[in-house]
Amino acid sequence: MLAGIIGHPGGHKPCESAAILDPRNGLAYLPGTMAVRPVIVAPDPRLKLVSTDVEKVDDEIRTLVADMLESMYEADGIGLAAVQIGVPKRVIVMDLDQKDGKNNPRAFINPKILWASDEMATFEEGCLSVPEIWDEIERPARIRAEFLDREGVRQEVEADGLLATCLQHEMDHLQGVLFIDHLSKLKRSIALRKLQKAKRLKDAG
Ligand code: K1U
Ligand code: ZN
Repeated sequence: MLAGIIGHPGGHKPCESAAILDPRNGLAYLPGTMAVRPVIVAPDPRLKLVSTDVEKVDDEIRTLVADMLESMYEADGIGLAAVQIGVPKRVIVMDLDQKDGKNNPRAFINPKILWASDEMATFEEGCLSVPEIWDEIERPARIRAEFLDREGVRQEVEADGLLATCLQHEMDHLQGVLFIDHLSKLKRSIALRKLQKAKRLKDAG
């Protein structure tokens, strides 16, 4: 377990000599400060919370981002919203390029969709908070969004494909919405029953 981001692959901040470079994401961490936090699994009322804006992008938020990335990699995910680890703040992390030992960790703070296409696209979605359930979800094929990066600088992104899908999926989490909420009533109740059964089995040990 590691924590406290002090540098990142963009190279804007130099890594200090005491830092360890995490080979999975190219981030430099101060040993002993970063944490893998458990991902909350549905049904759980904490996943229904509406996340609030980050007021200032400071070291506390950068540590949250570092913990979220570590938790996402540990769980083999490609995205994670802060509310999934019990922090209802508008923070998302993502890495869609996890292959061949290379990584591209991204953070989206206070993300907001500025534009969405009328054209729709269907992708098979999964969720670390809805384990073992995958289903096709239709969403706008392309979006443009604004967000703050880890330095608190406003950025814009134009997204299509998996990035557009993942951003919309994670931004749903910030509103307390799960991808299964987009399914038909029947499919959703089947998914919820599966989740409840899995939870009962887990609680029974
Ligand atoms: O829980 C989450 O919100 C993250 C979620 C993101 C996502 C995936 C697919 C479509 C939309 C959004 C995941 O990371 S689910 C896990 C996953 O994608 C995966 C796990 C193992 C192997 C390959 C993919
Ligand atoms: Zn999810």
